[in-house]
Amino acid sequence: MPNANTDFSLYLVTDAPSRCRLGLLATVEAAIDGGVTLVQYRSTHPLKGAAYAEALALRQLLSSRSIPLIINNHADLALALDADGLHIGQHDLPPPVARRLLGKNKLLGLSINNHTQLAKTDFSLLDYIGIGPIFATQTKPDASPVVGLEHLAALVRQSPLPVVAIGGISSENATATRATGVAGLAVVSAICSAPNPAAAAALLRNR
Ligand code: TZP
Repeated sequence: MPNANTDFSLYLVTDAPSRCRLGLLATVEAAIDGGVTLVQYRSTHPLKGAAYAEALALRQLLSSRSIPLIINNHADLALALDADGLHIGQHDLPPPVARRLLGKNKLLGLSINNHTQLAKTDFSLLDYIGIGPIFATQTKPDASPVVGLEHLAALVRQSPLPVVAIGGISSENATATRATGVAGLAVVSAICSAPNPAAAAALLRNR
């Protein structure tokens, strides 16, 4: 599994370009300047061709900056772009199927919300776990129930894989979230909606 070398510490998940004040590519570039270590492309396009074109531009930018690209949900996009990995949710392709499609040299992450989901996870198929939403968030209206820091810390203790926390993470709660033992913080709005994404990323990185 390729996770040994992966730096999960500040994981940017992209928002719709219209919700990024600077547009998608300029936001991601500034976020990398500020210290983002990994980027997940989360498509908001109903049309696959448009999502492919957007993700391809992102792929080129990230390759030039040596930052790994993870694709949310769409294994076909991940393969088409030779992305560094795929992130799946509980209702996406089952992990064994996603792993079979990706092969063993790509990163595979799975979203988890609670102990029941963690208990039935086959960690041997995965490289990391995403746990969330930790706090209330407006970015994902259909998000699962809020996990909270205490529950997050318990889940981190039980996970044999690196955990990335997501959902409502900001510079105000970043220190407390990192103190649970997570390998990284994943954010959408704290960077994408910030007037200065580089400064926002630097603040999150240093907390
Ligand atoms: N998965 C769980 S919460 C969430 C995702 C993709 C959205 C996180 O967005 P924000 O703006 O960082 O709260």
